[in-house]
Amino acid sequence: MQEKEALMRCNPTRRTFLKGTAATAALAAVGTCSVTAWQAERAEAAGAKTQGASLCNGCSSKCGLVATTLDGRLWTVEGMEAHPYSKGTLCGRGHGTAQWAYSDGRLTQPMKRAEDGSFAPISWDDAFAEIGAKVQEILAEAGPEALAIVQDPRPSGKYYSKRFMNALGSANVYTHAAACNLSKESGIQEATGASNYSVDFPNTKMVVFIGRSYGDGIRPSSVKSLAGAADKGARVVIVDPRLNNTGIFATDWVPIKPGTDIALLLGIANVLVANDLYDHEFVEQFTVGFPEFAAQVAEYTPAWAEGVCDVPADTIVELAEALAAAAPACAIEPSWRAAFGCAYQNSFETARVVCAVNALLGCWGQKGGALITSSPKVGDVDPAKFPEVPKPTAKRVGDAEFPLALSGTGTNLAVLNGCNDGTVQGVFFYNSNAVQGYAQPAKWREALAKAKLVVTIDVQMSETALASDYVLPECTVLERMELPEFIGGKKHYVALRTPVIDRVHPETKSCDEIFVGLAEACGVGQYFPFTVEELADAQLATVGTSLDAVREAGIVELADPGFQFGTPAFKTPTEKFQFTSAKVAEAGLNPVIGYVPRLVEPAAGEFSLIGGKQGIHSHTMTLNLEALNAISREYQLERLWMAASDAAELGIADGDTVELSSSEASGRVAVKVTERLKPGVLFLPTHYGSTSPYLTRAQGFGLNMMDFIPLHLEPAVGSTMSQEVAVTVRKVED
Ligand SMILES: Nc1nc2c(c(=O)[nH]1)N[C@H]1C(S)=C(S)[C@@H](COP(=O)(O)OP(=O)(O)OC[C@H]3O[C@@H](n4cnc5c(=O)[nH]c(N)nc54)[C@H](O)[C@@H]3O)O[C@H]1N2
Ligand SMILES: Nc1nc2c(c(=O)[nH]1)N[C@H]1C(S)=C(S)[C@@H](COP(=O)(O)OP(=O)(O)OC[C@H]3O[C@@H](n4cnc5c(=O)[nH]c(N)nc54)[C@H](O)[C@@H]3O)O[C@H]1N2
Ligand code: SF4
Ligand SMILES: [Mo]
Repeated sequence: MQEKEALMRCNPTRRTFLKGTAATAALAAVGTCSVTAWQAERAEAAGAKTQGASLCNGCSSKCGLVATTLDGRLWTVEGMEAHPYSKGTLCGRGHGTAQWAYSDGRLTQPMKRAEDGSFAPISWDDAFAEIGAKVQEILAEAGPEALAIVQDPRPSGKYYSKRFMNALGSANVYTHAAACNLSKESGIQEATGASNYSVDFPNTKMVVFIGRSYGDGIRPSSVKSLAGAADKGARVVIVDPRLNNTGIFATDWVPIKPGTDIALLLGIANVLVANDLYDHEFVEQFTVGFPEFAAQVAEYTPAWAEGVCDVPADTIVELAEALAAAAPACAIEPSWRAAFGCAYQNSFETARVVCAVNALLGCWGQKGGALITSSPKVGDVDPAKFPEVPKPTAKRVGDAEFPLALSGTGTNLAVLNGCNDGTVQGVFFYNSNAVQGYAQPAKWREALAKAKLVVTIDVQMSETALASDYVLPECTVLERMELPEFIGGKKHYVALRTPVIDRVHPETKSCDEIFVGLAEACGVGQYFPFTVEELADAQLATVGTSLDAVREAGIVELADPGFQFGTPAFKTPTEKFQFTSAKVAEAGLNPVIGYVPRLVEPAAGEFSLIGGKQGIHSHTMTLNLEALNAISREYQLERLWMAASDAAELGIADGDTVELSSSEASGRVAVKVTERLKPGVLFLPTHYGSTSPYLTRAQGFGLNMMDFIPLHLEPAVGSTMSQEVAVTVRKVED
């Protein structure tokens, strides 16, 4: 148990380490490759030193950074003080990805795939012309609905990709959300009318994390705010089959059976209702459907919940009572990906139940509770300069099957299915490694092989690039200007990516240049008669600032949105918090928030397989970066976690190699034997198992969890159900 206690805040011997700032710095510094005496020495000796502001591209957080260059070469990156997500700190990935511009794994020129699968360089002009001709062919034969783009929501990417597709007449624009947070955001939306919320950490007395780890899936500001709450004595409960690295801030670890969080939460709701511990005033004034919910939740007693999720009924009762005592200064945290972002058949419903518990606690909008905040509204720009694109006539492929999916993101697996049934024939990927991360790679490859045209815009030869006909190299983030990034919350901001170094490889282009080139080649160049600077300036004018002002400061605070504590306006069709939803009923599901089981129940001798982030890597993209790869290898971070009692039973020792198998795949990996995992569960970090021979450090290192997952879509919203699998392990000789 030593390992576990060493990590938990309740162990007094660790208390000094847990001072928020110290812990934050320790977490954030993992993988840092700057700030040494050697650097200081060189800096003294060096010539021209300049600073520029930009936004990290290490993950969706897009933290603000300040880059220092020496003689035109990148020297250090630091977190921007005024940016609400970095608050002066970059995480290890922020520092590690700063190597990207100079990385030996970069794409330096456009590439075209030959019949035999090999790639050869092609000029930009030829690549654009050939892609344009193929697009025209698809348009003539199958119409615009046969074209699609999948992009990771980045400032320029989300604008240019949508405009490009819409200009061609297609509405098929998708994000990575079906493999991230689509279920959770769609569920929160059904209950509250907003797609997400945050916990008011400065004032909270108790927070319950359902499989969200601030200590692993890092955003610097989140780590800082949690550290602050922990230092003020807040009770911090981690519900996770694994004692994750948020443990340093936690008071309680509740190990749970994977995919059954919904039962624990319904058990808590049952206690709150049955013992009359809920907020009557909130429920009466601000909700619809409570009587139906209360009648249904009566079945979900703590004893029933224990039977499903394997958390003792007493623990469930105690948690419910403690939450009620702390209410309204407490909340179930909204989570992000792992437990109910996209993982299980019940993920959408789990998100609704999370919201229902917060409603019973009356914590919506309250000090220390669950806050729904607003985002800046960007106004219309001059249509004479930025011509409006006609709205595509056909709906996005996949929307009809999944009416509950959040409208902004779409269900990217519709693209995979569309390639298989021929409805999608031309696919573009921008800043997306769909093949490796959004569903089983073999299924993506099979589907994309059927398409007439696949184009990937990337900085390296990703697995998705390898499955493409054309690969277009973007310059890396610190080499380019992008459209403004607007940030919501209690306060509103706008920040900007600006080039802080010159392009290292002349044959790379920025997002806007690539899309304008594509648009011209496809015959829709008339919709792009402006530069990215002109559009940025026009957008910024609509929120009362300018390109010069944001360039100068790196980030600008916008007009105060006037956030106030108090029950928020729920933007649902009923204008109330919804314990029942007509839209869910229309989709053929139970309208009343309730129970849905997980799909795959491991049999005797089988394990649940769960995944999660590591502080130094992002998804699939950072594994080939020299500094970050070196850390993984030094600490053998690719290992599969196994509970000590399971290992003992199977005769497996720490460091032994096992073969992991599911219905879909098998592969070999070393084992980390640990006390920090619930028996019956295996944990695989999600950054490994690259198969691209161009990524020489990453290829063949560790396993990719997605290889093991059957292709099946969450019935409610079309998420990838990334943990609906049962696996076996057996010891093998290395
Ligand atoms: N195996 C696996 N699958 C996952 C996850 C995981 O951790 N592991 N995480 C899940 C989650 S939470 C999410 S949000 C999604 C994320 O899915 P994605 O947003 O697709 O993220 P990555 O898998 O990191 O792939 C990003 C791709 O963008 C490329 N790239 C990096 N920088 C640039 C740039 O500046 N320009 C361009 N054009 N390309 C760039 C990278 O080389 C990489 O190929 O994946 C989900 N699926
Ligand atoms: N280091 C790093 N940080 C990141 C990212 C990254 O790639 N790397 N990506 C960013 C993005 S896009 C995202 S979506 C977030 C993701 O942030 P998180 O959702 O916090 O990420 P994960 O590490 O995938 O999952 C958190 C925890 O969920 C646990 N878990 C797995 N299955 C279950 C389950 O069934 N029930 C419960 N209760 N727990 C479970 C895992 O053990 C893990 O400890 O991170 C963001 N920050
Ligand atoms: S959390 Fe880390 S990787 Fe993500 S944007 Fe911020 S600094 Fe970059
Ligand atoms: Mo994500």
